[in-house]
Formats: sequence, C-alpha cells, structure tokens
Amino acid sequence: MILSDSFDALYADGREAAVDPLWVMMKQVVTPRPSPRAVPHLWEYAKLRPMLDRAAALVSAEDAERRVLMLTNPGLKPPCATDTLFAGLQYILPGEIAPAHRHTSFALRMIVEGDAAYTAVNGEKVLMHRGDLILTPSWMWHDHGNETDEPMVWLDGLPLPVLQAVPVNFAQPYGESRYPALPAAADSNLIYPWPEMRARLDAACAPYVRIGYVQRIDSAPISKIIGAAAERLSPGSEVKLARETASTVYHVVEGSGCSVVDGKELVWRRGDTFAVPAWVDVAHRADAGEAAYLFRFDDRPMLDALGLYRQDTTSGA
Ligand code: 1HN
Repeated sequence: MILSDSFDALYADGREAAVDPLWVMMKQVVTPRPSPRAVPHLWEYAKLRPMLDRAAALVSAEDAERRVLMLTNPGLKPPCATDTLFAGLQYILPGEIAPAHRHTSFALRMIVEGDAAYTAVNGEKVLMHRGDLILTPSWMWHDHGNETDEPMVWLDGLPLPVLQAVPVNFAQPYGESRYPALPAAADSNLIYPWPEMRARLDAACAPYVRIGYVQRIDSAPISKIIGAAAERLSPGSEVKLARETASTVYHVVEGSGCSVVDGKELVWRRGDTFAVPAWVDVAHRADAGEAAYLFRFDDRPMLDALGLYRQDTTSGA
C-alpha cells in the first residue's frame, strides 16, 4: 500500500500505465453544448483563383493525382473545412487527365468555372457545366479530363475528417489513367444540372427556398454521410436559420450578399465558399437587385442515421 499518495504521483504512475484521470477533463470531454473547433470562415474566389494558376504552373494534374487547393478552416488543420467536411477547389487544364482511382469515401463536385470538361464515374462519362452537381459514390472508379479549350474549376466535397477519425478511408489507383467509359445518359443518376435546380427554385414563390438534392432514380439520399441542397434568396431578402448539429459548407452559385455566422459577417459573391460550424446562428441576406443562389453540403444524413441530429427550434425562422 502507498502510504502518502498525491494527485501528481497518481497521474505520473497513471501515465506510465497508459491511463489518465477523467475528472480533470470531464468538462472538455462533455461540454454543455456542441463545441465545434471550426470557425465561421469565407474563402474568396477572387483570392484563390490566381493560386490555382500558380499551382498549375508548378504541378500537372497527372503528377498531383488531384490538383486541389484544400479549403482549410482556420480553427482546424487540413483536410478540414468544418469538423466533419472536406472542401477543396480542383483545377484541370485543357488536355489534362486526373488519373482513375477509387476510394471508400463518397465525393460530390459543384462546378465553379468552365464548360464541358468531364468526370468519368464507373464507366459513365459525365460532361460538367457551371452549377452542376456531380456525384461520385463510394468505391466507383473515377477520372477527370478536359477535352475543351478552357480550364475547369470545381468544388470537391467529401466527409474526409469523419473517415479519418473512424478510420475507414482507403484508395486504389486504376492500372491506366482512364477507366473505360461511354457518354452518360441524359437521366444519369450521377449529374444534377444547374438549370433544372434553378428552375425549381425559381418556381417556388417564396423569398427564401431550400431544395435538397436526392437521387434521380429513387429519390434516395445522395449519400449516407453527406447531404446537399440549393437555396434561393429573392433580391434583398433575409433568412435566419435554426441552429443545428450538422455543419455546412456553402458555395455562392449566383448573386451576392452576406451571411452572419456566429456573429461574424461574411460578405460573399459568386464563386465564394464559406464554412458554417455546427450549432451556430446563421442568417443570410441577398443584396438588392438580383436573387442569390447558394449551394450547400452538410453532414446531416450521417447525424440523422446515428440519432445525433438536433435543431435548436428556439432559434431561426
Ligand atoms: C479525390 O479523390 C478527389 O477524385 C478530389 O477528384 C478530392 C480529396 C481528398 C482525397 C481524395 C477526386 C479529394 C480526393
């Protein structure tokens, strides 16, 4: 028996035995409210766009495998745009190929700039246009290529931070740069063209409307982890959203305005991307003059499946 014990002695012996006292960190382990490490943050496209060209001068899409500038949340480390979501801007020049591979992670892409470069997913060659949403389901071979004469930029969204924590993500290269593919059918389940979604948003006669993306074939969620939606704000309109345990990455497809996220004002325009951490107050306002269209992806399907999704119904509209 130890005659004169002390906290320090116990903690030191504990460390050697690979144990630690919970009571000194109980409040950090279970906080009174969700405590994301992500902070509200805006990435301005005008600042990032020249860096994509600089990256392209330094590394080819082939050598990079994926030439992506990660949007790293200032409260976190790469590859985190929020606590659970990865976001990155991918760049592909005319004539380039980002070689075929597959991984366990689901990925989505929102096209930011360019016209008709392709992603081939599991044998379907999908041509991409501004504002289109493209899905890459888990474990499907995919390569990207640009047979046009202008560069293409898109926003990649993956649940990488979750898959690192679990950890279940792994990837395989395909033996050749391209996986054999034929042109995708017009009603492919992998592409959700912007004009269709925009028309649906415009048809809803409300100052603020949000429409979720679901799979074309059976209206199933686009993935079990990540959800996506598009929002429209009429010119000059405002909306206050309920706090939720999901975190979100927003991308400005058209228009300009500002969002107040956890008290921080983010002034955005077309091409910008911003992070909304879990459980913060969010309000959007579109500038007068033209409607604003926002694309968003979040981790709500995963939280729903785990029984962890909550909204603060006392906040928001
Ligand atoms: C990936 O495979 C792609 O296939 C994009 O285009 C972004 C970020 C992290 C890990 C894999 C792609 C990625 C990625």
